[in-house]
Amino acid sequence: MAPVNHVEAVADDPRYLEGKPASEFHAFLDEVFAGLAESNGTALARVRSDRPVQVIADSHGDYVSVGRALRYARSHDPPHRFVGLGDYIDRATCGDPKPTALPGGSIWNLAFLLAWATRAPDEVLLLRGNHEAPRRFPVPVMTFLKELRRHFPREEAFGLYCRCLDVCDRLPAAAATENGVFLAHGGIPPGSASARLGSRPIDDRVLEGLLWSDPAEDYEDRGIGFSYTAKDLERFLGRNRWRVMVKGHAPAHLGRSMYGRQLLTIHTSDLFQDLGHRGILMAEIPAIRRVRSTRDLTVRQLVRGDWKPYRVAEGPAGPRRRSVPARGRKGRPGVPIPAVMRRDGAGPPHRHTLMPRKFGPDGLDP
Ligand SMILES: [Mn+2]
Repeated sequence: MAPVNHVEAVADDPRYLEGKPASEFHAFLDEVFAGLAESNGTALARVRSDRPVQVIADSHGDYVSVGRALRYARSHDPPHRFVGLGDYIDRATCGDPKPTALPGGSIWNLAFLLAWATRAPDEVLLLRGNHEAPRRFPVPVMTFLKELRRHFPREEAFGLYCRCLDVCDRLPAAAATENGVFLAHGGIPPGSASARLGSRPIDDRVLEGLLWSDPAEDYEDRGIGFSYTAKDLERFLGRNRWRVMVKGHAPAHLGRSMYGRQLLTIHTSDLFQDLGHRGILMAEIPAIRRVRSTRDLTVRQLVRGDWKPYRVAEGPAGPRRRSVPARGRKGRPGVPIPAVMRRDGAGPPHRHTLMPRKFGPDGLDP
């Protein structure tokens, strides 16, 4: 009998490892390590613009939506390039606040994406989200280890967990396309003029900025990350000759373009689809010479299994307000978060209480 190629098996079936002994998972991770070793581990990855690039963001265990996104990218000839903006794991719980439709999905989602990044390393790129860096910065809501303990023998789960984090340590923290789009999970480095994104190992503050930051309009002090204004972003992009940033992380502005059409937030998960401007979204960066604004991107929404055109909303969510400069990580920017996100329940009814994003007994991070 020919030995199983685990990468191929998982790429074809995200749940391939379900019910298998932990040794099979280890064998899969061995293949992933061997495949990823060459191509990853830098702070900034470069993405060629010879073909369109499909971008997904926070998926948090929703391997079904991710599978549909990847299938869409690969249905073209040659396949479109594919970039994940992190947060592949965690939150895929059966419990409160809102269960994803796919409890336990963190394992299958991460494995599926790693299998593809290994199978097609020139075409599928995975960046880290804050959930893929819990060793560097604590993440308040982690379900990944719990899921591993549910699906694999308890004495094996922690070893698998550590090896998965070892793989995540090799993923780059940000990427840029040749035609001028900057891609990162949350934000830009603080004092970003001097940030060296090429450095490895990546500087802690730079990593914190990329993985945990939010635009000033979304910013709430979680004790980690920084807020950035339109001017900060413009300066950072300008210095690097980029024009647009696509991010995930905070869902407050999901499906919206802000900061003079320089910044777009997307999520690709059933978990967050009712927040922000709503939807399970994927953004396409076209294979043009220069992307000048978020208007050059095509955003699609997953509706009953199909990627339908999606109209991006312009400007920050919520009532019109004067912009208030952020006062740094200690202070609040003084900008109210949209009513739908508030804990007090004011505003439209919502099914779950993912906001506000604060540490605490009931606190949840984005
Ligand atoms: Mn996040």
